Amino acid sequence: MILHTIPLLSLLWAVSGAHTLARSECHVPEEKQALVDDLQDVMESSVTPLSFPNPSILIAMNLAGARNARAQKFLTAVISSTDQADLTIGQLALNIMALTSSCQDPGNRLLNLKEKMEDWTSSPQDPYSVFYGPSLGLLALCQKNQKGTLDLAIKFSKMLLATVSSFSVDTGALATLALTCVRNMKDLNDDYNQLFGQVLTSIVENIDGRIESNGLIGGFYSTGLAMQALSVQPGEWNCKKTMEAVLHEIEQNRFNNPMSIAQLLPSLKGKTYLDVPHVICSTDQDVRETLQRVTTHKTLSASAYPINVIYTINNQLRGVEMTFNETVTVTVKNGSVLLVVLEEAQHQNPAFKFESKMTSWGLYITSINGIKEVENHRTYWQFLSGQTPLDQGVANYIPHENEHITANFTQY
Ligand code: B12
Repeated sequence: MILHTIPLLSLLWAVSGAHTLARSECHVPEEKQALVDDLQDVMESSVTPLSFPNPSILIAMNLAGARNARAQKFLTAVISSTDQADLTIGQLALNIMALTSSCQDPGNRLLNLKEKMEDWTSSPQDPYSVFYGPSLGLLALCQKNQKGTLDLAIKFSKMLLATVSSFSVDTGALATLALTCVRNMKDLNDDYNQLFGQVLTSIVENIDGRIESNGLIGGFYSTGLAMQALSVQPGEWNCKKTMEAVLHEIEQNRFNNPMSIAQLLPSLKGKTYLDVPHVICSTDQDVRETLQRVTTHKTLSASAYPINVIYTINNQLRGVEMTFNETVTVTVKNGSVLLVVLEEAQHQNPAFKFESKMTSWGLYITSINGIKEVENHRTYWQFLSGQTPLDQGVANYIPHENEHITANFTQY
């Protein structure tokens, strides 16, 4: 039976024209496997009773095959008992996918998600990223064959086609996974198939347009999700080149945030979020702890010599009488993360006081000098080096000598 299935599967892939040719030669070479194991160990060891219960980590762990069975069990238990009341569509969807990947029943979370998706709406001017959470929502409902998924997918597709805002690779990647799942649903009629096909073609073209000359797709931290999307859609894409670029960046210690690992690891293991319902969970007796290697992972420790960082806070948006533009120069140890600069500035001058909240990506700055972001107004504190937006948050970004960092209150 197995002997017959393999040629048939390859035939199906060939007929569908999926990125398999590229994919077949797209894997982590044996000599780089330890790098990926180390990365997975960093991600799994971030699971502690005090850390943010992150469903994306559980999904990645289960898709990759957990190396630390205790962390897997612990996180599954924590997510099973998370109160759903205040969760957003995206968070609820990730929790459902995480529980599914641990072979747990998500229970009434599915109905809750479906109701939230029915109430959700967007306007053409909204930023593309508003589709990030609903893409996860659609994917989670589709994977559980939830009744009503098709209607929600039609609404989602029409709103996505109507949007005029500029494309985001992360969001496009998740929308691709969600609509690929929907398109694979049984008994889909031709009109719908055509609608979803049209949306998918346009998104994949946009993602293809973001493939950089070095092989990365939309920057370091979008590449993992983009790889998942391109690997489930037909078209030309040099996956091997992207994989090599990603492995190079891992060697540069670019992926030290556990969430960045969680979004990349499935692609390194040849998996996508579409594989979530197919994870085979081992029974208790099978659960074995993989010996965690003593990692040689370079953690940049702050070295003793001091550097100066110029830090500006700027608000020209909210309340004319409250606009401000203030600059300080602070001295921190070389190798310190940006958060240390913010703390030092706050210590020197109360105008630089700030507030933060914990999220799946780490510490997120919500307020500076009393000006708070407001989600309904789509305002937030954006961080820039010179004129360039940072690609990491304050707890990960490491400023260099004389760098000019600006926190600018703006809209997305
Ligand atoms: C939407 C979004 C935003 C929105 C969030 C507000 C909102 N209500 O939607 C806005 C535009 C405000 C935003 C801001 C930033 N973002 Co952003 N954002 C995203 C995006 C596209 C989706 C997040 C999401 O909805 N997740 C789904 C929900 C279910 O999960 P969640 O954990 O509840 O999501 C929350 C957090 O992700 C948080 N958040 C969003 N961005 C960031 C960034 C950091 C560093 C932190 C700690 C938290 C955080 O806001 C989400 C909603 O509450 C991701 C893409 C991705 N691949 O994850 C990038 C992403 C997380 N952002 C990123 C970055 C770099 C930033 C900024 C630092 C950019 C900047 N130069 O200022 C700022 C944060 C600055 C700060 N104040 O601390 C990077 C992080 C990479 C990294 N290695 O750290 C990502 C991965 C994009 C990318 N591919 O590069 N972001």
